[in-house]
Amino acid sequence: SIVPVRRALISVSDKAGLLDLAHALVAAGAEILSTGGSAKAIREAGLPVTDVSDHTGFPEIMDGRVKTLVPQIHGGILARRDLPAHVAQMEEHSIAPIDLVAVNLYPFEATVASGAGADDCIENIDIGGPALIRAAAKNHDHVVILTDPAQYAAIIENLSADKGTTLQTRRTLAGAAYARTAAYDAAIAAWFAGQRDDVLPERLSVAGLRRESLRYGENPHQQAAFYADGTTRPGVATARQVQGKALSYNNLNDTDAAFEAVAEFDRPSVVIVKHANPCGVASAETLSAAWDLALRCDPVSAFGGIVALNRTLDEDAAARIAAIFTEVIVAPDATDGARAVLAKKKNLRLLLTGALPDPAEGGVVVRSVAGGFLAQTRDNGRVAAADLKVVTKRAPTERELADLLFSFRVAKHVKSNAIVYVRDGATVGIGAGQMSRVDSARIAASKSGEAARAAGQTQALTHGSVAASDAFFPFADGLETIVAAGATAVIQPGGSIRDDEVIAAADAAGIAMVFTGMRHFRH
Ligand code: 93A
Repeated sequence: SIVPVRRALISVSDKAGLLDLAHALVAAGAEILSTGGSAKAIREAGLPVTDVSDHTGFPEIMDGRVKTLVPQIHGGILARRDLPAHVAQMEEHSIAPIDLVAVNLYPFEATVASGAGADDCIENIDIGGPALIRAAAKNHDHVVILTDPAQYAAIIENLSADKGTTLQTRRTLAGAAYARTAAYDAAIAAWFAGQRDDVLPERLSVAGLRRESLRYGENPHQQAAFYADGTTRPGVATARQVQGKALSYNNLNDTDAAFEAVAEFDRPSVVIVKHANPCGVASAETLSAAWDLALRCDPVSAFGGIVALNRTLDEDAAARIAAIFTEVIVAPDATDGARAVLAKKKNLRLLLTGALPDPAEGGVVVRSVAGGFLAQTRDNGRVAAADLKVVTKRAPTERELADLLFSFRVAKHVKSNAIVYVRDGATVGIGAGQMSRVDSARIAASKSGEAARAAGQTQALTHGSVAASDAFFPFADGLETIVAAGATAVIQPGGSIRDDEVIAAADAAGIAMVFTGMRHFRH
C-alpha cells in the first residue's frame, strides 16, 4: 500500500517548511503544482514548479477567490485509481492524478485575533483550501494530505526512505485533516455568533483620536473637536480637503448628513443641506441638471448650504454651484476644470472622499444624553419596489412609483416629522422637523408655492407630485393636506390604528397610496 508521489499540489498560507517539502518532492521525482504565492516562493528557491493556472489552463480569478476550485484539480485528487471508469474519465478530460496535497488555510483565526475588521475577516475565510483538504482526505487510499508544517518531516523521510506513503500514515493524516477543517469552520461560526452579540455589547465605549480641534462648537461659546474612530467609510472623517477655510462643527455635521444622503441614489444626484436637513435633492442625467432641480426646490434655504454630489464634480456643475454662496462641496472626486473654477472662491471648502459610502452597510451610531449615551444600529434600511403594498383602489403609475421610491429615500434623511414632495426625480417641497405631521405637510407645500412664484410659475410645484411620509399618518388630516397640495400618490409606512380612515381619504381623492412597512424616523 505504499503510494509514490508523482504529482503534488502545494497551496499554503503559512510558508514555514515549504522549501524543505518542495526539495524532497523534487528529489523524489514529483512534479509540483502550486498556487500564486506558494509557487513564487518555490520558484525563487530555484526549484521547478508549475502554476496551477498553467496546469488547468484557467487563470486565478476574483482576487484568488477561485484558484483551485476547478475539475482538473479536484478530479485529480478525487479520482479512484482502482476504478477503470474513473481512470478513463481522467483521460477523457485530461485530468492528471495528484498524489500529495499540502495545504494550510488562510489565517482566519489570526486575522480575527489581530482585531481586524469584518471585511478583512471574511476575506480570510478560505474556501478552496478546505475543499482541497477534504477531497484529499476523502481519497486517502490514494492521496496523502498535509495540513500543518509539523507533519512535513515524517513525509519527507517516507519519500526518501520508502519512496512513498503508507495507508496507515495517510489515514492518520486524513483524520487530522478533517479535525483541522472542523476547527476552522467552528472558528468561523464562533466569529459570526460574536458579530451578532457584539453589535451592542454589555460594555460599549466610544473611542476616537482627536483629528482636529475646532474653533468652536454649535455656538461660539462652546468648545469642540473632531474625533476619528478609525473608520474607512468614505465621508467627512476620511475626506481630503482640497481648498477653503477650516471646517466648522456645523459644517462637518451638515456635510455628513448631505454626503450620506446623496450616496443613496444611483443616478447623478445632488443634495443641498441646511442645518442637517436636505432643502433640495434631485437625480438627473447630469450633475448640472440635478443641481438646477435641487436648487429649484428651495432657493432661499440653499443660500449658504452644503452641497453633496455622488459623481466626480465636473466644470459645468462646479460653475453653477459656485454661482450662489455655498459653504461646502463634497464629492467623490473633481475634475481639474472643476477645481480651477472653485479655486477662485477662496473660502469655499471642497472635500473629496475618493468613493461613496455604502448606504446598506451596518454599524452602530451613538448620541449622548444626560448620564450616558444611546446606541443603535445605523438606519441602513432601504425600501425597494418589491417591498411596497398598494392599499388604494388605484395603483401608482410607473412614473409615480419611481418618484415614490425616491421621495421615501429622501424622507429617510429628513428630520421627523418628514413630508417630502417629489416630481420627476426632484424634490419640490420638504417639510422637516415639525412636531406635527400636518404642519410638515403644510410647510412643504407652502415652500413649494414660494419656489414656484420665485421661478415665475403660477402653479405650485407640488401639483402633480407624489409625497412621502417618514412615518404613518395618525389621522387623515395629514393626507388631506397632501391631497390639497395636488399630490397624486403617497408613500408611507402604514401601521396606524386609523389606517382605514387614511386609506378611505386617499380613495375618496382618487390618489394612489403604498405602504412600505418600514419607518424612517430621524430625530
Ligand atoms: O480563496 S480561496 O478560497 N479559493 C481557492 O480556490 C483556493 N485555493 C487555495 N483560497 C484558496 N486557496 C488557499 O490559498 C490555500 O488554502 C492557501 O491558504 C492559500 C495559498 O495561496 P498562495 O499560494 O497564493 O499563497
